[in-house]
Amino acid sequence: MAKTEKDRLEMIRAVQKELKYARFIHTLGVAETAAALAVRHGCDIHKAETAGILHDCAKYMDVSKMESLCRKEGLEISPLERGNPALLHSKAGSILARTKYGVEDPDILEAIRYHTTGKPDMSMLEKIVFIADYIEPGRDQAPHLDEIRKAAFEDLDKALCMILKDTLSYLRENEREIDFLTQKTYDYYEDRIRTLN
Ligand code: DGI
Ligand code: FE
Ligand code: FE
Repeated sequence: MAKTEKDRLEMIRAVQKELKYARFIHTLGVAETAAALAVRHGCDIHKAETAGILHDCAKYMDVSKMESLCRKEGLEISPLERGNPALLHSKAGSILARTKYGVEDPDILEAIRYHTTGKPDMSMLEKIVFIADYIEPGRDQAPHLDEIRKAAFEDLDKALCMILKDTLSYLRENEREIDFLTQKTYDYYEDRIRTLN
């Protein structure tokens, strides 16, 4: 986590160098939204902001480099993940956050690692980063954004379940293969998802 204001600014500047402009603005939106959600729900604001700043730090890394990075760290790559930057950038990002950006806090590293698929029984920080990624001010494509944004500041689990429901519908409608962990996350929260109308 950024320990001083200088560290924080340097981290933002370093990640900016790795991202296209629109992705950098998205990153700032996620960091700001995650920080606001942390204040609202009693989570650590600095951890939330740092995870937000770094969550997509590996987005533009070459996919073969993402794979070699994961392999080097002993992280398994599933058949669906192979060659798929949309799924691999979160795993690779969690490694880079530690090795390149000096983040040691496992809570932050896990929040980065699971920000795309989620995982069963997520921590509050993991939920916050996952939700912030979906609702930051620059997002405008997903359905129900107004309702999900409102829910995020009232009931974190409700917002999480709304996102999981819409994400699974989106992946199914577009005939995209569903990742093992995306499915496991959905299954874990399914009872709560069913109570949504
Ligand atoms: O990196 P971002 O664009 O900010 O957002 P993200 O890390 O949540 O990645 C979203 C992408 O990940 C989106 O294109 C859909 C894809 N994705 C998430 N879960 C799955 C998935 N793609 C497939 N095929 N299967 C999944 O289960
Ligand atoms: Fe991402
Ligand atoms: Fe993102």
